Amino acid sequence: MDAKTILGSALNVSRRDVLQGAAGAAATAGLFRAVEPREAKAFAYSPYPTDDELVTVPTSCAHNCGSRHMLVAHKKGDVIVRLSTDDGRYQGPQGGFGYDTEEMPQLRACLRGRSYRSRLYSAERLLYPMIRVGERGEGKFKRASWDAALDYVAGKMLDLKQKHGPHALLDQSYAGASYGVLHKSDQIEGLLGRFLGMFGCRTSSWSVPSYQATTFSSRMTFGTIEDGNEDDTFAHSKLIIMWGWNPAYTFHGGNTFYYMRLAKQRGCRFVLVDPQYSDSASAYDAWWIPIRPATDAAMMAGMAFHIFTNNLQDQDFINRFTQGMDAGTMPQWAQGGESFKDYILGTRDGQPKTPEWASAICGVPASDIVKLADLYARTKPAALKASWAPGRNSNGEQYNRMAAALQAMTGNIGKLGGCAEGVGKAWHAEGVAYPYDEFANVWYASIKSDRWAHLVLNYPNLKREEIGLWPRSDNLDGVIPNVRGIFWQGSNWFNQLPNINKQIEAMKKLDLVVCNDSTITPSGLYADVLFPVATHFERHDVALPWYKGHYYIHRPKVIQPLGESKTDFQIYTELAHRLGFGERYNPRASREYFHHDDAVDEAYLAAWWEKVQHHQGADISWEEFKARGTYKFKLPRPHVAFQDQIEKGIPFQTPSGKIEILSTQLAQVTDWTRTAWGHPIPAIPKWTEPFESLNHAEKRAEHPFHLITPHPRWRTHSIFNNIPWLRETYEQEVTINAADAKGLGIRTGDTVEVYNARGRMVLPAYVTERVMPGVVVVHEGAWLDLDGDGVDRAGNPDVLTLDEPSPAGGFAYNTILVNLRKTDLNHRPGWDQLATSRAHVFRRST
Ligand SMILES: Nc1nc2c(c(=O)[nH]1)N[C@H]1C(S)=C(S)[C@@H](COP(=O)(O)OP(=O)(O)OC[C@H]3O[C@@H](n4cnc5c(=O)[nH]c(N)nc54)[C@H](O)[C@@H]3O)O[C@H]1N2
Ligand SMILES: Nc1nc2c(c(=O)[nH]1)N[C@H]1C(S)=C(S)[C@@H](COP(=O)(O)OP(=O)(O)OC[C@H]3O[C@@H](n4cnc5c(=O)[nH]c(N)nc54)[C@H](O)[C@@H]3O)O[C@H]1N2
Ligand code: SF4
Ligand SMILES: [Mo]
Repeated sequence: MDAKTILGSALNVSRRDVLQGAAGAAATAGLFRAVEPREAKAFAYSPYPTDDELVTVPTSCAHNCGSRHMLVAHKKGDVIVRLSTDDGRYQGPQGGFGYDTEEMPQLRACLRGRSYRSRLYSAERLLYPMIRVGERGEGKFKRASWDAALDYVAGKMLDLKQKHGPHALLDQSYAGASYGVLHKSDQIEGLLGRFLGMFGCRTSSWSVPSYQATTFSSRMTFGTIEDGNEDDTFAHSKLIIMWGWNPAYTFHGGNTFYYMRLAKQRGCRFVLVDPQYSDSASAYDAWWIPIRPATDAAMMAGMAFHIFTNNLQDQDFINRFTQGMDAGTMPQWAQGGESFKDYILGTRDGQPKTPEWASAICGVPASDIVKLADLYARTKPAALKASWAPGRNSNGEQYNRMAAALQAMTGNIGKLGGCAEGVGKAWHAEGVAYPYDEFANVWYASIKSDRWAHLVLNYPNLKREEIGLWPRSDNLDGVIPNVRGIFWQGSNWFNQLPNINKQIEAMKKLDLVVCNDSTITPSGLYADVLFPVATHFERHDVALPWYKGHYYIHRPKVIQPLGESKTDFQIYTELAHRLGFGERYNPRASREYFHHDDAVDEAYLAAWWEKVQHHQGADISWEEFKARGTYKFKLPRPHVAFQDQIEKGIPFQTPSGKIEILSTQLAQVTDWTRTAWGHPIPAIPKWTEPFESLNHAEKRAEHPFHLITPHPRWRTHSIFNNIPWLRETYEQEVTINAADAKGLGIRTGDTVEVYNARGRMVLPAYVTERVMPGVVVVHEGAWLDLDGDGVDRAGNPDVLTLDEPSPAGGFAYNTILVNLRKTDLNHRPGWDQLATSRAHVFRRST
C-alpha cells in the first residue's frame, strides 16, 4: 500500500475521494506549495454525520433531578448518535432559533442531560431478564427468558401472600420515573402501588427522603406543600438568603440560576447560610455565614429575638394572617397559652433566645445573627429561601417551621420578590395518565420508608412508633406488617436510604427481591430477579416539570427498546395477567400489550391530554402538542404562592385559615404513639437538640467531625454515577477544612477512611478553606462497592447515616458524627472500571 492508500483507509474515506484529492493536489501543487495534501485530507475528514443525514426528535430529559429540560435526539437509523437541547425552536408559535426571553427562557439541559447518550448505551444497561445464581449481593446472575422470570416472580408472590398475608410485599417505588405521566414510579401514584394493591398484598411506604421534615412544616403552617413561587419571581427580590441552598448544584427549577442572575444585575444582595462556601455563593458574591450543621433553628430563633425586641416585625401582617405568633393572635382555645413570641422572649421557660444564646449553639457570632436579622427585616421584598438540606437533619422540622415564622413575621409571604418556601411546589400538574383513583383497589399498610430494615430485623417484637406505622380507622390499625419481599421500581433506595449495613442484614431475611431498572445498580445487585426496563427514549410518555415550571414536554418513543427491555407498565401488566387481574390493571390493553405497546400508550396519553384541555385550559390539540414537542402555560402574572390569600383575604388551607405558627393539629394530639410520627412535636416552632452534633462533647470525643451529605452536580443521586464523561468532571471525595486536615496530616489527594460505629468508607480528600472547621462533606449517591471486610470503597455516605427518624419523620442525612484517618486501602470510584452487564457478573469480587 502506498502512503495515500494508507491515509485513505485509515480515515475511512472512499477510494474516489482519495483519487480526487490526489488529482486536486497535483493540479494545484504549483500554487499552494505550503499545503501538504496529507494535511488537507485530514482536515477535510468529518467523523460525525451532519444533521441533514440524521433524524431529529425533540424529547425531554428525565429523573428526580430538580428540573426538567429538553433533549433533542439526533438519530441515524435506530441509534441516537448525538444529543442537543433547546435552542428556541420548541417554544410554540412565537419561538424560533435563538428565541430566549425573560418571559420564556429556553429549557436548556445541564451536563447530566447532555451526557445521557452514554447512560443509554452504557455497559451497565440491563438488556435481558436475569435471575440470581450466587448469594444476594454477590452480583452473579444468569440470563433468563421473560417467561421464566415472570413465572418465577408470579409464583413467589402467590406463595408469600398465602403464607404471610396481605402485608408481605413491600412497595419501594420512588421518584426515578415520577416525572412522567404514564410510565410512572412513585410511592403514591406509581404503577407498582396499583399492581401490588390490586394483587391484595402490599405494604406501602410513606415519607420522602427529600423533605419529609419540610413537608411536615409546610402542611402544618400553610396547610399545603404548594408554597412555592415560580422561578422568575427571584428576579424581583432585593435580598436572597440561600439558607442551606446551592442552586448551582442542586437545581430546584429549570431556570432558577438565570433569574437569580437577573436579580443580581438589578442590585439584589445575596447571603449564604451553609457550613460550606458553595459555587452559588461565589457566583453571586454572597456573604457567607458558616453554621454548625443541624443547628439552624437556634440561629433563626436568635434572629426572631432581634426582630421582636427591636419591633422590626410587620405587625399588621402578623395580626391579619397568623395564628399564635404572639398573644394577640392566639386562638380562643389557646388563650393564655405560650405563643411563639413568648417562647422567643423566654417569658415562660425563662430562657430568652438571644443572639448570644443562639451563637453558643450554632457557632455564628451573635453580631452576625443581629446583622442578618436586621438586613432581612429591613429589606423589602426579601426571599428567605429555606431549602431542604437543613431539614434533612434530626429535628429538621423545627428549622423549617422556624423559617416560616421568620418569613411571616417580616411579611414576605404572598408578595412578589418574597418567599414562603418550604417545599416550594409551584404548580399542580395533571400528573397521571393511567387509571388512578386515589387508592381504589389499592390495599395497603404504610410504614416509614427508611424503617423497612428495622421492621424486617425486629418483626414482630416492635412498637408501631418504631416503624412510623400510619394510623388506620379499621380493625387493622396497629397490625405490624410481616414483610417478606421487596419490589424496587424507579428507586435505588438500597443505595440511598440511611444505614446501608442494617439494610444488608435485613436483606438476608427476605424471600423475594425484585428490581425493575434500566441499569444494574447496588439495589439490583442484591435482588433475586432483574427486570430490564426501557428508558424514556424507548417508550411513549409526557414529561412533567419538577416543583417549578408550568409546562409539559412530549416524549415520543425515539428508538426501539434496547435488548429485550420492556416498560414497567408492560412488565406489571403481564405479571397481572399471570396473576389473574391483567384486564383490571390495564383496562385499555389486551395480553398483546407485552409485545405491542404503541397504540395503548397513545390512547392513554391522548385521553390524558383531554384532561389537560378541560382542567387546565390547554388550547391546542394532542396532535399539535405532539408536533410542537412542548406546551407552556402563559401565566397572567408571575406565580407567587399565597398571593390571593394576602391580597384577597382567601383563607389558608389550615384548620384556622391562618398561617399557623401555633399548629391547631399538633396542639390537639393526645397520644403521639398513635400518629404516624410516633413522637411528641411542639405545637410552636422551638429549638430542639438533634441526636448528635458538634455540641455533643461526649460523642465528639470519638467522632469529632460532623459529616453533611449534599446532592452532587454530576449525578442525580445515584444515576449517572457510571458515566465516564461526567466522571472526568469530579471526584467522589471528602471535603475537609485545611486546619483540620493539617491536624490529621491529610493533604489533597490522600486516600482517607471516614468511619463511625455504623460503617466505613474510603475516598480521596479535598483540603480547602471552603468548608468550616469541624465539618466534612461527601456527596450522596456513589454506588456502594463493599470489600470483603465490609468497607465501602466507593465512598457512599449512607454506610454512615443513621436510620433513626426525627420526630416528624424527617431523614437525618445531615446529622452524622464521624472520624477520619489516612488509609492504605484503595478508593474504587465506580463500577465502570469493573463491570459490564454483558458479562452477567456485575462486580469483581474483592
Ligand atoms: N446521604 C444521603 N443520602 C440521600 C440523600 C442525602 O441528601 N444524603 N438524599 C435522599 C434523597 S433527597 C433522595 S430523593 C433519594 C433518592 O434515592 P433514589 O430515588 O433511590 O435515587 P436515584 O439514584 O434517583 O434512583 C432512581 C433509580 O430509578 C431508576 N429509574 C429511572 N427511570 C426508571 C424507570 O422508568 N423505571 C424503573 N423501573 N427505574 C427507573 C434509575 O436507574 C435509578 O436506579 O436519595 C436520598 N439519599
Ligand atoms: N444536581 C442535582 N440536583 C438535584 C438533585 C441531585 O441529585 N443532583 N436532587 C434533587 C432532589 S431529589 C432534592 S431532594 C434536592 C435537594 O436539594 P437541597 O436539599 O437544597 O440540596 P443539598 O445539595 O442536599 O444541600 C444544599 C446545601 O445545604 C447545605 N447543608 C447541608 N446541611 C446543612 C445544615 O445542617 N444547615 C445548613 N444551613 N446548610 C446545610 C449543603 O452544604 C448544601 O450546600 O435537589 C434536587 N436537585
Ligand atoms: S437538570 Fe435534570 S432534566 Fe435538566 S438536563 Fe439536567 S438532569 Fe436533565
Ligand atoms: Mo430528594
